Amino acid sequence: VPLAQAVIATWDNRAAAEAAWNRLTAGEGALDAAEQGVWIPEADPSDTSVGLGGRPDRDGKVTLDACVMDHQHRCGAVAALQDILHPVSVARRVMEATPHVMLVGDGAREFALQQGFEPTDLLTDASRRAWEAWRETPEAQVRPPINVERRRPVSADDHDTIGLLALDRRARLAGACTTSGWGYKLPGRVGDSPIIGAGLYVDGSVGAATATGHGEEMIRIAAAHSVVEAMRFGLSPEAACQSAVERLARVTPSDTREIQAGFLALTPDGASGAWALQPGFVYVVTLPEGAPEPAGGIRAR
Ligand code: SD4
Repeated sequence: VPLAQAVIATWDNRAAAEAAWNRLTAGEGALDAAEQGVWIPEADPSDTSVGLGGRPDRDGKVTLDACVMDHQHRCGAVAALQDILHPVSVARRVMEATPHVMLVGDGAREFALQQGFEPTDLLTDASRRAWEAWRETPEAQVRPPINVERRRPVSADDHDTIGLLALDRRARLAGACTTSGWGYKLPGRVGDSPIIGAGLYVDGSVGAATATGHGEEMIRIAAAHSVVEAMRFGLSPEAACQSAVERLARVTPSDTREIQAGFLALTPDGASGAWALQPGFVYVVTLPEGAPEPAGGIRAR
């Protein structure tokens, strides 16, 4: 019996959640579903936080961070990877074809090319123009506006870094996280998204968690791992996310009004929840027909 298949994803990444859901209902495993779900924003030039069309670094280079993790503590990651359309798949390849967990920069790019990934220019005309305009502004090295400033109603074009968690019919959890990171970041900057335990963590018997927002804040508290540990000690997914957000707010040296952190969590029996520091955070949930309404999330089907 397909007990509790589920997909949850950060922001209104409806198309990604649907794609992952379709893989699950076709009988594929959670890791395939998570990987193929996040391919959608990676390939979408209008998504300025992920993959193709993602905002470049200060010098105009698009550098991508991504990771995957499955229910058996297998994991792979890439950071500061250039010229590859699907960094999530390179992360998976690191996991499956090397003895390592993480490759960065030129090494990651070389590995991807050796593995047959095609080099692709990820800087679109629109993102090049936006970067050129940014270079002319006086604030050309400040913190990017936090997501809370995006107060328009949730719509299909409301998207950002994607963390996606999937649960398949064999009750296996997996997750993927992929981003172009902080727009106009310092060259070499790596955020939380490719760091196992910060942007993503999966413990097949306890639960999975992923994060979005200012990655420096997530790294500080090993965010996704903190959420999973809170679930291990009995908190619900939502309460676990809330506890991690509260810890982050307590310990951060940053001004909490200027940062955003949003966490999502999913358990092996299909319970999900989320919490964020600032209002304006949304997430998308895809569940079987008849499943109870998720607290807070946007139901995609
Ligand atoms: C990062 N956490 O690189 C990512 C950015 C993000 O919504 O999640 N934006 O810090």
